[in-house]
Amino acid sequence: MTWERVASAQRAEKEKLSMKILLYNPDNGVTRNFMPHLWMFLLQALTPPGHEVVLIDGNAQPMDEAGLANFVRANGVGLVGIGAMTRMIAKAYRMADAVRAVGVPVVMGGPHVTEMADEALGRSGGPRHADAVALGEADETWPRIVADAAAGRLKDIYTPVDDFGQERKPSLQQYPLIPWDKIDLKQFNLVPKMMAAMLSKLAGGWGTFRIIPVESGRGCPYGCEFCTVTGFFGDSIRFRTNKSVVDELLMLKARAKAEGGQIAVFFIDDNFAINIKRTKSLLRDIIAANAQVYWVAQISANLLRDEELVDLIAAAGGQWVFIGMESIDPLNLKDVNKGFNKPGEYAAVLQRLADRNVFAITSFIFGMDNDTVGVAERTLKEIRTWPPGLPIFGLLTPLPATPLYKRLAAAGRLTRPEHWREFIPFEMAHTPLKMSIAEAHAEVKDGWSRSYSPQAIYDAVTSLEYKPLAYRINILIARLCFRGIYFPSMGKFAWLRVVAQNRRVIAKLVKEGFAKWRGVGTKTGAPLSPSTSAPSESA
Ligand code: B12
Ligand code: SF4
Repeated sequence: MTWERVASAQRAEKEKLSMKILLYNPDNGVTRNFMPHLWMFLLQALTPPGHEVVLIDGNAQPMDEAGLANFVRANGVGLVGIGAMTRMIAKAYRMADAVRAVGVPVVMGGPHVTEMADEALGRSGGPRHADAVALGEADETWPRIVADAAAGRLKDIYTPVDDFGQERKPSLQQYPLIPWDKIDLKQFNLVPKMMAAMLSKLAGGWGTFRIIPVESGRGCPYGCEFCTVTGFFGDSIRFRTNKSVVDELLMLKARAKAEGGQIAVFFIDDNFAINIKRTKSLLRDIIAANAQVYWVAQISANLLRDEELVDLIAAAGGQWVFIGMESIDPLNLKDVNKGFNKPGEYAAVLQRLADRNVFAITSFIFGMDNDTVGVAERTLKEIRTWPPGLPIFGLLTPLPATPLYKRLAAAGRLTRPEHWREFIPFEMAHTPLKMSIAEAHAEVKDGWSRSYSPQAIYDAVTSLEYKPLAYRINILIARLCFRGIYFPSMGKFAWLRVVAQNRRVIAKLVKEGFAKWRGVGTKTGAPLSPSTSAPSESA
């Protein structure tokens, strides 16, 4: 065969096998997610060459069943990959059904179908929603799935196993390069369109503001009873190299600068400091490379005892730390296997962060077995003694395959054993022991109402008069956004109402900012982050 004939045969083979692949994540129907989902970008980066991959995040680009089916047909999509948490699975199944109805195969992955593969494949009595299911971490199985789909031989189940059939957790040492510098991120700009032009002229440029998910490691060995992470990612902890994380941050930082905008990173690791020595070394490398961007990470309270760690967090650009406090009652914590949380040290941990201008997002769960009526007030009373942060309140939720689910099922306490079939936000699926379901709902409502009322927001912000203005603006904006988790504020008018309700505190900060800008203010305002490279006045 001549060289041209070989090339043409290869081209024909490639054309036959190349596909347009759509990766889709359904919206949660309640809030507009502030950040895209990492799995989509990761699988896109891991797709073998020769295929085109398009991404649709339903949170940023809402679509119904007909809309998705039309998109798939009109764009000649040959394979659709859908990922979803339990909370979005009912919508995910409806969308999958619509895609399959137009004859295009669907592969599903993520934490829910990993535990409930039979449900997705129609093997548990219900209808089939997926042609194939990817169990667990799909980094290594995805290329195989794509090849099989292109060749028309999709299997039902893809399991990450080694040559001996043993479950295999991908190493993160050879992490793929996610081309953040080229990816179209238009749908994830959090700056409202009408304000983008004006804000792009502000110091440092605020025409775009995006929160980007970055992982530096996977796994958490703690095994809290309600959590799927230890079961899903295993208790084997794996990390990327410091260099690959630092390079990713540098790429994101350069993109934001080139666009006259801002980027913040959400380190989605379940417990960013699970290996303190390694976290410190990563943070030192970030500082040395001048790769600081604003970032948020999840870290359990026990790991924040280390002063040097907290110093490094602040110096490396850390702005917010999400802490799963869950309860102020040690008995509750023991019940859910989270006895390593010590409520007695919460105040000191939060003060340690606040001293370095790092905020805490403190997450609480109501409806635990030792909770009684009044738990919200008792928790709020405690919270009021801490430096103001961002408290959030949820209900104990039995997610499939967790030890909690199994315990409640065995005790006959599940009231909605398949609660994900009809997702209802802030609604329990089992009966708590010492109060009724309705009482637990009322406690959560109480927690949110009293923490996010205009007066509570005013009090939180003004109690920080001694802090730099940027710090207070940051707290205000974050509070207004977090409020939307419980009190949906989707759309322009809802936002205008929120702004109107909180006009007193907004006016106060604007006045102070204006005075400062004219050079007559009294507050000097230390930089928000000790890093000289991260912009000092954030919103
Ligand atoms: C970041 C995050 C969020 C973000 C939102 C998601 C986002 N924009 O990224 C925020 C902070 C908003 C959030 C909120 C919530 N979250 Co969350 N979150 C996470 C977290 C920490 C990281 C997700 C991530 O990116 N992981 C890294 C990627 C690479 O892993 P992955 O998504 O699992 O993807 C891999 C595989 O699953 C698979 N895969 C995934 N999808 C697909 C699709 C296809 C087609 C294929 C082939 C493969 C595949 O391949 C990927 C690579 O291996 C996870 C825990 C964790 N470590 O995963 C919890 C987690 C997903 N969250 C969870 C929960 C419960 C929630 C909340 C419901 C909590 C609450 N009570 O309010 C809310 C609901 C949010 C909503 N939108 O409705 C649970 C979900 C469990 C479940 N069964 O659904 C998790 C697992 C944590 C836990 N404690 O158990 N969350
Ligand atoms: S510490 Fe957090 S990630 Fe780890 S098992 Fe507990 S809840 Fe899950």
